[in-house]
Amino acid sequence: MPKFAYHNCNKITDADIILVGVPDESGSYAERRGTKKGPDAIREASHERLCFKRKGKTFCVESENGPFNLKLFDAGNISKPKIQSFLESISKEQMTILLGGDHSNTYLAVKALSKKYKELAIIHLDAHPDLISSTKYDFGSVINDILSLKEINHKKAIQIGIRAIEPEEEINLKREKINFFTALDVYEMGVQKVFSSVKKIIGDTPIYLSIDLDVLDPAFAPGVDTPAPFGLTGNEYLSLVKKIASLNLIGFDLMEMNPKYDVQQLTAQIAAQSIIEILGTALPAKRKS
Ligand SMILES: [Mn+2]
Repeated sequence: MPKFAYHNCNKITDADIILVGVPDESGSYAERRGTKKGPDAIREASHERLCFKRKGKTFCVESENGPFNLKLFDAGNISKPKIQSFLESISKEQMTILLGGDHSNTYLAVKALSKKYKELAIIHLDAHPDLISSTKYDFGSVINDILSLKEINHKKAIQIGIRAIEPEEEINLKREKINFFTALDVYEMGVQKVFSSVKKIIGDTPIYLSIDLDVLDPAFAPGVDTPAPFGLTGNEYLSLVKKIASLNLIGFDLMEMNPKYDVQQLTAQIAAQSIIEILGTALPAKRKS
């Protein structure tokens, strides 16, 4: 499998951004199988849908904010047990991107990255709150697991796009007093208002952004394990992730990509282009300050 199309750096220590895939779905109990093929499906879509070949040269599309002139290193795929040691070895200045794989992998990533910060905020985009507490370390308990890390400030945990809540999760949402916006809130309030609240809550705290691609409506992103109707539109999603990227983002992930259920690479393409849009906003903004 080729590296992500925007890989342009041969030495990991020179990179502004390090991308890594975790082709593992052992933490999922969904009826659908196939997210282990997610990371490579996103890479494949980056070549086939974001780049064009002309006269022997390849041209890849720019982000909304302009040309991609950051150094990105695609470290390939690693196994789940290697997530922590790999991410701990990366410099604090380097932005981390994780491609999944089932959502439980996110816990190990946040665990590794949180060691580098006194306080870390989590923004979680998902149809599901992932706040199951009767199980541990799986794709339905991942946010509950993350909240058990001492560096994670519960007051600065925000969930957006939520619309499929189990009774147990409803209790945990209230107990933990988590800030959350449903997908209908985003539609009715508009992204700008939702983001104003997010900004007020989080300020300049370092943020890890975890994206379950099922936050999008299945009409835009059918290639996921647990689709839920009435989700975010493509533009709501783009606007939201770009605004979040303008805050103090230290890393992000794109999880639950399942190419087996994708249609014409719609989901994989959104995932691949999200990376460029988030980076195009996040890093140049950081460099200016
Ligand atoms: Mn989900």
